[in-house]
Amino acid sequence: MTKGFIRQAGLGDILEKVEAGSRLSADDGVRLYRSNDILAIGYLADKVRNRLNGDNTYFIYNQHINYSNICINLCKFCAFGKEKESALAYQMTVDEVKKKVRDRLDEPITEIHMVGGLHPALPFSYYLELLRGIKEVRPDVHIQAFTCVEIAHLAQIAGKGIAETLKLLKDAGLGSMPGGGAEVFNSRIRNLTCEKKLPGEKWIEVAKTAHGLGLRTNATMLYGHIESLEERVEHLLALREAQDQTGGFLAFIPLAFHPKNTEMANLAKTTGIDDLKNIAVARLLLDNFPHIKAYWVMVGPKLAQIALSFGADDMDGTVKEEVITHMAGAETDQAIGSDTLIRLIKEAGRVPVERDTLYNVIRTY
Ligand code: V47
Repeated sequence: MTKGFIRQAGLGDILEKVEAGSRLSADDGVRLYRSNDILAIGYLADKVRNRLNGDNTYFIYNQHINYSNICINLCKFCAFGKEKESALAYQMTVDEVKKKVRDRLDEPITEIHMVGGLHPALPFSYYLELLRGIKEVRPDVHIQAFTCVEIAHLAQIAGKGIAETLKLLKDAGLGSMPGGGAEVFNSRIRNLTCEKKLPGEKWIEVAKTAHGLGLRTNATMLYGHIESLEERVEHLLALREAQDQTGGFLAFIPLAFHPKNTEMANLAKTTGIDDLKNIAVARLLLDNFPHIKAYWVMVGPKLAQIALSFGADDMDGTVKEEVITHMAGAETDQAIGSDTLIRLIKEAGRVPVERDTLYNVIRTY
């Protein structure tokens, strides 16, 4: 019965591969993206999700801190980054960041997620002091900070290699790295949307260097702008190949493009179907990634909840003060309560699991 339904959708051969635990090809990925049978795609992705994570659905108590929006890259899709001279530009002192951490000491936060623009002038010592300062205020917190793009920038500022820069940051308190800055690796897309940004191959090189030093990282893809389906698949397969080599990626997070206040504001927002497809195709192609996140900030809590039946096993977390997507017109709240996350997960028929950054279980609800 079910097999008939998948065959009718023209995806019978992919079902056979999924059932055999075989790897999907680039062509399979493009066919999945082209298919309009969202339930068939979801059924396939859910099989992989259940095999890897059962009913577990993870979330974390985290706090986002964006230490500065001053950026020398000024990517066309970004509403967050500003020139130093802009009236909207800001940079926090180490004491201001410490205060943000101190202000939430009464909450059971286990992770600080910290990213910023590529600042032209802050010295390398500022970043080391940021990490040390956060640890001083909240010694047990895990700091997930600086994308691969920021790390390459910091290495340049420090006048050191990537590995040495990462070692110094790790010694100062860096626990892992978030997955931002990956965008779409393909050079056509990078040239058209973020020509100054670290090239895709270099992003992967930084991630692999971090993995070699025992730092786990995430990966993302910014979809829903001018990229082709083939370019999305190429991006996912580049990540799969890197993961085969290091095993250092924890989670993949598809990021839905938000056009407002960007140089690409003429483009439409993504649709629910495309958001679900990106979760599901990622789950199916990235067979070696343990986790796929439905980031509620970008797709909304309701669609993130539905995504739990389309391959996602993680809803990210409480977040607090999200800025990057909200500058680009996100209509979601800037924070969500753990009680809401737990309710969303339970009503999806899954088991809410509070985790730490490295997916150690803190509590099952
Ligand atoms: O690097 C920028 C993207 C990223 C827009 O690792 C935009 O767990 C949508 O990477 N519309 C930052 N996206 C966010 C990010 C992230 C978020 C949550 C969890 C994790 C994780 C990582 O947001 C940027 C860029 O790729 N971005 N502008 C925009 N207009």
